[in-house]
Amino acid sequence: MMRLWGRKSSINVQKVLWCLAELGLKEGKDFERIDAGLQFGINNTPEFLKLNPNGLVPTLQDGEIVLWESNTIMRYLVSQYDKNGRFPKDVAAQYSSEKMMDWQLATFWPPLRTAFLGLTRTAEKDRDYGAIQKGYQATNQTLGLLDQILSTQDYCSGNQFNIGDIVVALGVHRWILLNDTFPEKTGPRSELKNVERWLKQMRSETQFGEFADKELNIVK
Ligand SMILES: N[C@@H](CCC(=O)N[C@@H](CS)C(=O)NCC(=O)O)C(=O)O
Repeated sequence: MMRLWGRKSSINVQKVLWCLAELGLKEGKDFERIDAGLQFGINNTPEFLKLNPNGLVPTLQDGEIVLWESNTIMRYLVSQYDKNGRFPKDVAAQYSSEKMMDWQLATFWPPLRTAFLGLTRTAEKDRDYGAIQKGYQATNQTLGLLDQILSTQDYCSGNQFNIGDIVVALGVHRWILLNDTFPEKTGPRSELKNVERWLKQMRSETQFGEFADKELNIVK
């Protein structure tokens, strides 16, 4: 059985769990999940470091194959387990989704990560509130671009839902939760009507509602 190491509160583990859910793969039946990271530890043991020398989650083992990097794990899962065509495979759709995955890692997430780690994983006395607000406000700007993309297509990956939507939506969900939880620290959150429409659409057409409501606990 496939094994996935990672705590459910990690955004990168959530990407993989949402992807598995879309593929109809169930914890306990199709894969085993081992809580690891933060309070669960395990990720710095010599055994784990042999699998993933970064000491990070998620990490996936499927037979002989061991993978880390959440986006790569998702690409692998789709290539191996999408038997029912849940995700579009034509070249244009696939690379439109790939583009959003790279954008999430390289452009969208880094400034928001500063705000997120600062507010949820850093002791209050050590928080740099200037950097937190700067990161949050920079994300407002970046997400203006996402809103523009979503003004001409149903999903950020194209006109069909794809794994690019999963990675971007989880980041956007944190952007909303951070402002809901710490409004005076993040500063204002932009109103982005196309982004709101897209999130609503995913709640009705994908497993996002399941994950957004139950699993995305930012402070756990
Ligand atoms: N680029 C990596 C980042 C992995 C990462 O930073 N994982 C964090 C959780 S989101 C982690 O393992 N932190 C240490 C811990 O949880 O103890 C990916 O996308 O998988």
